[in-house]
Amino acid sequence: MSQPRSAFNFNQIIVRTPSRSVVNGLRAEDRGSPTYEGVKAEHEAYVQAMREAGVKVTVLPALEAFPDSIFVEDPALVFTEGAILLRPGAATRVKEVEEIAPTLHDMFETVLELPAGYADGGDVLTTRESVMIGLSARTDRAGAEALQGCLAKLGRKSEIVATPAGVLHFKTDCSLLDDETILSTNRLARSGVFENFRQMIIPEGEEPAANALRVNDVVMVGSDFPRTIEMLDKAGYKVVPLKTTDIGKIDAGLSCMSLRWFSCGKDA
Ligand code: CIR
Repeated sequence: MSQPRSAFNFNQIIVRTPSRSVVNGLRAEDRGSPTYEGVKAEHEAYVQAMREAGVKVTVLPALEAFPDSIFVEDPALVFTEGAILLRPGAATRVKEVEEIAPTLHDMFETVLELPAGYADGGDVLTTRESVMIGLSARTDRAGAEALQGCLAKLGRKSEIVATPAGVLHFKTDCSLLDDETILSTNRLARSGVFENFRQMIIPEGEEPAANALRVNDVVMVGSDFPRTIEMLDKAGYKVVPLKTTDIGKIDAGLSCMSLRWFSCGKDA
């Protein structure tokens, strides 16, 4: 079933305040730890940009026991039709699901649970026509197939694709710019997964800029990536640069810090 609304129209998001323990967040490679103050400032600017983009922001409290819990995108998925509680592929993140579940039960009539395997929300790219699920070190085939079952219950078409080797999440390397256009790293685009889209390729050396975020009229992009900003600006997108230097040290980007959906409920 195709969805009439654009996949980047949102009126609600959930975020979680960073904990002081965020300095111990998971990372594949040590490029120095982020500072708590740095992450906090980046998070605050993000929340402000979201409000300016026209969404209502629900802010959850910090969880000291979970250093990566600021990245609410990973333990769940949300859609107009309902929410899905996932099973994160990193052992230290599994219990973040229990922490976010009560909020999702409050805000959604339908809340499904991934019945098997592992899947992180960072591996899921929602487009208007389908939901792409990237296999990665965090999302295994059992999880991806179980997720397809949940998505079907919500009336969503889905497909399983591959994440390039050594890349944390599928969406580390791509984002939706509009219903027809994907921003992608060259290494992911080469795999052919986006052949049904127009593609804009990240300039060499700015790969982390691929985790941009279209929200209503604007595209949020990491401010450390001037060539990507210039490319998108020239293409006519309304770019909002946001600092991601500290969260980047723990392998995160702009999509990771929120759960986004279009609510048709009376609270929207
Ligand atoms: C992790 O390794 O789980 C965190 N340090 C970063 C999570 C980034 N989340 C995302 O891309 N959705």
